[in-house]
Amino acid sequence: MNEFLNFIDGRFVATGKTFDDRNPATGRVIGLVHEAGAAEVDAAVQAARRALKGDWGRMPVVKRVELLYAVADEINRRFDDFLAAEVADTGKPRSLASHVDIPRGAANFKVFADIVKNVPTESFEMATPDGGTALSYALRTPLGVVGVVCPWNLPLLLMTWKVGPALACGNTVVVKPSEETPATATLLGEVMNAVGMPPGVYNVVHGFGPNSAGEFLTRHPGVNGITFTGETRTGEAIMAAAAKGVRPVSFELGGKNAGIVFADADFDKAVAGITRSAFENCGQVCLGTERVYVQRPIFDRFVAALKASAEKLKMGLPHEPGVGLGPLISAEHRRKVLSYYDRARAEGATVVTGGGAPAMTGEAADGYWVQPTIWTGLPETSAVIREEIFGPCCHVAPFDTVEEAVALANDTEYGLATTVWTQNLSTAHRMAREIEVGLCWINSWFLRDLRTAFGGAKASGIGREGGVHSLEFYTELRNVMVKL
Ligand code: NAD
Ligand code: 6OD
Repeated sequence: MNEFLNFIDGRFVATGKTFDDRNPATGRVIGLVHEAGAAEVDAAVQAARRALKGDWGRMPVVKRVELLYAVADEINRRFDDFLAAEVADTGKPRSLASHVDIPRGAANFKVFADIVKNVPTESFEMATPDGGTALSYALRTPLGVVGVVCPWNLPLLLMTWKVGPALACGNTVVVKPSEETPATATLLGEVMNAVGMPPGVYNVVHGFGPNSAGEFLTRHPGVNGITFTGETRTGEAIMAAAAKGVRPVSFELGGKNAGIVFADADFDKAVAGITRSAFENCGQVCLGTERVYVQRPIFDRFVAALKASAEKLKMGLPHEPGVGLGPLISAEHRRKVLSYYDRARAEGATVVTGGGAPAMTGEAADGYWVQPTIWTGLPETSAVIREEIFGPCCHVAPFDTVEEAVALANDTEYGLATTVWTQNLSTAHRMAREIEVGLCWINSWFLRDLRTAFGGAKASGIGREGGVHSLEFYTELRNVMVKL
């Protein structure tokens, strides 16, 4: 049985108070996680502070960058270990984790190492009132000890998406992985030691949210800023914790994203794109599409094609050939998703496909499986259309005009992402201008360039990370004015 220990000051720390880690594809316990209490969280924050003031804080940026490259190389060298750990924790298809999660785990260190190495700072020469001159320039200093609170859907990818830039900018971190997925954050501790990262730069504390490691970390006064990915309601709680001491937050939160398909779209590509955006990672992607709007002339044909495409997805254990759909993360999340499936039926939805839990056999019999599901016919006021479900499901509704598509897409508290399918350039750019989101994909979905700004509008987040935008959060700009 694996034991997942906390990683504090370069050492693995047991607490003796453990909880189970389960494989969602089988429902079986695969590990014991050592929950950090307030004392361990405090030790991690103190270690991070010492590293900030010590070797790490004094390290020249070129050396820091070399270490981050070494971390990426070591993740790649141990690719199979990371892959096995991520797949066991999430149950997601191996093909998905090996193409997306693990490579991005390594890339998140390299990309931000390169950015930090090359980032310019401003300087101005100015005339002074006494007829002389002054030189003003900016210094970028680290924010300090950063608390990193992570979700379970893309554990390594989303954690390193924060840890990579935080370390590149010279900060130290205390990471609180999701209680559902402790493995890859722990493994990264081994990587840090292997490459000679100074102790205390990267720390991991395991546990839950309220009254556990999450709350202890976000309330700790030694944490200078908090970067969080997770549900909007959790973000509200963390924001309240961060208010004490007026500490900055960077939030990537929930979504209820619209996919909009115009009648002039490349039909097959739109069907394939919406299939991916609704069902990839079993719908557990914040950027996923749970609301699909299709222009009326192609509505019936589109719904039929989407149904056929969803029904072709093979559900199964991660290593089975051709598997495109894994389980949900937990029994609790499955209950939540199935409650929306029930609600849709009770509210009179037409269930185009799916709508329940499949009967799985063998090793998969006790996994947290649900059928990919498509509905039509619900009113826009339905909870199924308004609330984030985070499962493999979408509702499809017709629209007639560009104006109507914009109004439907924007009729939500969220503003994370949208995906628009059209061959008309003017329609595409108009939609990009008018839909209130942080990310707008045209004829694509989840196509990423890590130099670009990533984040959500409205209740989907605060701030942007990615490229130089990450520097806005992970550094403080200090202005220096020198009278010459
Ligand atoms: P969650 O909010 O339940 O948990 C996220 C993390 O917060 C976990 O580590 C949890 O232990 C911790 N936590 C919970 N309550 C806390 C508290 N009071 N104080 C401190 N920490 C606390 O989210 P989840 O279920 O793990 O992930 C799914 C959610 O994440 C979805 O809403 C999804 O949209 C969102 N998400 C957003 C993005 C994005 O980029 N916008 C990316 C991935 C996931
Ligand atoms: O690609 C990324 O950098 C990113 N933050 C993806 C988020 C996916 C949400 O589930």
